[in-house]
Amino acid sequence: MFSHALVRVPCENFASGLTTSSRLGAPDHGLMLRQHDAYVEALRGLGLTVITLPPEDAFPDAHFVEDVAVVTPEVAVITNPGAPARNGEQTSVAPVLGRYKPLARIESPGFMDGGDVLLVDRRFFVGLSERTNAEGVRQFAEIVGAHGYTVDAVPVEKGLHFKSGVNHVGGKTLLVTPDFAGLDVLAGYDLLVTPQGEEYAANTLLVNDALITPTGFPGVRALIDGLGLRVIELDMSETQKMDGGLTCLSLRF
Ligand code: CIR
Repeated sequence: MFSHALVRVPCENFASGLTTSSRLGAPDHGLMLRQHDAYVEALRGLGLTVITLPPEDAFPDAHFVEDVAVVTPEVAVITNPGAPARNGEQTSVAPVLGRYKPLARIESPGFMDGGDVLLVDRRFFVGLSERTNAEGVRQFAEIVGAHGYTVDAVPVEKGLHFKSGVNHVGGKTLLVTPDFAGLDVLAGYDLLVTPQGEEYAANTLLVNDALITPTGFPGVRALIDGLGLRVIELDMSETQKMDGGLTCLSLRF
């Protein structure tokens, strides 16, 4: 069960962050703040204590806090973000997490974004992507292996991060895009496959006994409604324009 979430308020120039989704139009800061507030309220409504960090103007993607750390009950692993423009975001997050957990770090030449890291029970899946390399995974496996976790590295051929395409929605069930549905490493799980055009909603967030899913994806909503969990929908339009999703906006622990 999670008791805490760490978030960061999006800065005024968040629209100058990295994105490949310019076809969706330019994001609006006021609307982004309102959607971010709704996200924080949803987490509070689920009983979490939310730690809110101030905006960081030098790093327009810094509200995607998930990428700078992987937090387990035993240790918080501070990543070495793979995009040069984002490397440095971890500096202000590490001391905050250090109040709650012992810290470990991924160091160059290892790179890793938390968006590539999915934990299911005691098993980590880590995407090998444009942001996360084999050395990053090796260092991560050494750190979490000492606490009894296993690690499977999985190539990410399409999309930004592993969790852009695969997320845990409780029990042995994963919500996946068609691109990931055939992976051998996911055999043994029940896969819910996102319908055509609803791939974005694969980034659905499991928080204790609830699922937070983006508004506007009825096919995914129908799939997850069958799981017996409470489902909360949030409008994620402005986050999506910057290639982010529900998991990216917080660290849960
Ligand atoms: C980036 O490209 O790094 C940001 N604009 C989006 C990061 C989204 N993070 C995530 O999926 N964990």
